[in-house]
Amino acid sequence: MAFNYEEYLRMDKMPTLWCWGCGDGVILKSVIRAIDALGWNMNDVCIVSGIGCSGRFSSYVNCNTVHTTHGRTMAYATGIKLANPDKKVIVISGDGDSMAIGGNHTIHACRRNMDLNLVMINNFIYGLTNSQTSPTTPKDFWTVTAQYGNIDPNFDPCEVASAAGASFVARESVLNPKKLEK
Ligand SMILES: Cc1ncc(C[n+]2csc(CCOP(=O)(O)OP(=O)(O)O)c2C)c(N)n1
Repeated sequence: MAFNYEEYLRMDKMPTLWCWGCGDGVILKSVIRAIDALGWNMNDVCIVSGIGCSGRFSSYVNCNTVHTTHGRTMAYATGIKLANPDKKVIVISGDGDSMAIGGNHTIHACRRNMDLNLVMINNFIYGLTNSQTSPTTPKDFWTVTAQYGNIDPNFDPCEVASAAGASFVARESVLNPKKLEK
């Protein structure tokens, strides 16, 4: 039987604002299937997102949602989890949101390791604001703020998270939706 996404989505918000070909919709569906597979009740789930294309995520899922300020997702999520320890808190954040402006919050949330789930959508740039360099932008990559190619070294968010103390760290591509869900 086909999976019923409509049960989990705010259908009045469809279609999404994401561009054709963007992987954010694949991630949206994978997260929903993961919630379903885990048997989580949507009343117990809180999705927290920041600002960016990825920030739109919280508008589309039909559960408790908080669309926060840029870079502060992990700080909001920490407060939500402290007040509601039995709830499932999922943060959806861009590489700019969680590694640049919010890098400090991400590192310390990993260090505290208080049962938060962070899905960092890494598209190697600031997407919403039209392709500025982020901490994950590859060397020599063109961006609007690196017209001759990015001269800075980047870092690997998975290694940052592990080094900071996160207990489970994994990476998957939108080209592999079933693995992403897992
Ligand atoms: C405090 C603050 N600084 C800057 C911005 C402008 N801004 C909006 S989205 C964004 C970057 C988004 O990039 P990313 O977090 O990687 O998310 P994506 O759009 O790629 O999903 C920036 C810099 C803002 N909204 N608030």
